[in-house]
Amino acid sequence: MADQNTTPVTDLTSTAPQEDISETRQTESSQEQSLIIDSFINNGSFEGNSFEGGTFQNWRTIGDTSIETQEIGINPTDGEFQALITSGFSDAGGSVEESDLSQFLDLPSASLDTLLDGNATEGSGIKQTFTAQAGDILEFDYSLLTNEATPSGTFNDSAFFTLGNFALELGDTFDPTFSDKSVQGFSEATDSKTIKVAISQAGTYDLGFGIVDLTDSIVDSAILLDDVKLIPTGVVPFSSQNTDDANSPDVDFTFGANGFEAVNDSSNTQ
Ligand SMILES: [Ca+2]
Ligand SMILES: [Ca+2]
Ligand SMILES: [Ca+2]
Repeated sequence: MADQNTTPVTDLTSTAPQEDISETRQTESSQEQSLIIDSFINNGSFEGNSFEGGTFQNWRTIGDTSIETQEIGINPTDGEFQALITSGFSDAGGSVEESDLSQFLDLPSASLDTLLDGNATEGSGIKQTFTAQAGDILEFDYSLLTNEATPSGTFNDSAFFTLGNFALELGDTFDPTFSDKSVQGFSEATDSKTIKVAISQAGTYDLGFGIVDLTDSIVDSAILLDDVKLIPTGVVPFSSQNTDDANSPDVDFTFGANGFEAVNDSSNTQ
């Protein structure tokens, strides 16, 4: 555990292959690479959740991460800034091996391979610790970006998020909304999506987001993230066995002691 607060991230990618990424992302990420914040807990609310400070304040980062504006080609869903997390390489350091990313996100070894049904090779991530009350709803917006073919069964780069020691896939190259959206550095992007997670038990949690290459590490993908927030509801805790409509107002998942549970059959996850 101790190493997670002190891990330098810039020297882990010396063996990463050369990759074709935009000059813009190289420049942007260099500003953010050193922003590894040792310790913070937001009591009941996120700080800097929408990245409007133009930095990763209150987040810890590993790999290739940067703060972007609408100039990347997709508008932030809230305010002027959004976070980009990529599986790419940059001058200031780049994606880290899957084992390092998993350690950063407190995931068991090789769990990403199982979750994503392939060989996750390298990637990047961010995380933040927060305190939730039972019934609070975690909500965030995201888009996926990729240079892979869509879909690609072999090179099926995947994005995910984590709560505690649990991870849930957000999407991969099979997302049907991928299209050419003229995004800097990436050939295709998905529509913007919103995920809502009802937190069943009060507690302090680590929230993480990540992107990984699958199979190889050459052709990159990313997740664009914004407006991460915790919405207090003051309602009775959700039961993981009872996720009927009355107890689950418009949420995609509940999160409890056993991890994530989809609230309805129309969930877009696997
Ligand atoms: Ca924002
Ligand atoms: Ca890839
Ligand atoms: Ca890569």
